Amino acid sequence: MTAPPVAIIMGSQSDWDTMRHAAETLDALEVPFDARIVSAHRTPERLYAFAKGAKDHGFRVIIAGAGGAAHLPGMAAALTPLPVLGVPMESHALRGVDSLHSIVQMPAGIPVGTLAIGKAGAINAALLAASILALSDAAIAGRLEAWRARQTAAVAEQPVSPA
Ligand code: RP5
Repeated sequence: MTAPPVAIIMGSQSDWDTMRHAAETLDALEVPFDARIVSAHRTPERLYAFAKGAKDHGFRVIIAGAGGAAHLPGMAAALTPLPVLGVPMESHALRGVDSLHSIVQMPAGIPVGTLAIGKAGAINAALLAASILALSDAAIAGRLEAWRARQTAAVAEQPVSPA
């Protein structure tokens, strides 16, 4: 069976509270995805098998969220030719700066498209994944355009005070 176009992988169950925002955004855009826990450190063989097989299984974009010593996005990128979008988790100890630096500072030759720390990064990773797919899928392009138009329409011109 062919995989859906997007894989959302994360280093731990504890990352799901952030990564579910990527999933919800893809759901809103009607872009199918698989979400899996794949830890670079605790399940390295699962990471290897997933990333080596991802393209052949039919995935087209990988969104990878991890925190702390966040090696998952970079290792996945090292093992697959697919585009990898990295989402740094907002860690407790260093508020995600550790995650950000771990993901963003890739050596030349193995790129990871690194997003913002936390929820904003997860949402934007989903939007970027949809944008990549939209290059060759007019239906996704249309839904993305409509999503952006709804967002624009939802921004009030004037602020309101809380009741
Ligand atoms: C990383 O370690 C995970 O991506 C997670 O953000 C962090 C902490 O994991 P847990 O100890 O909460 O499972 O590998």
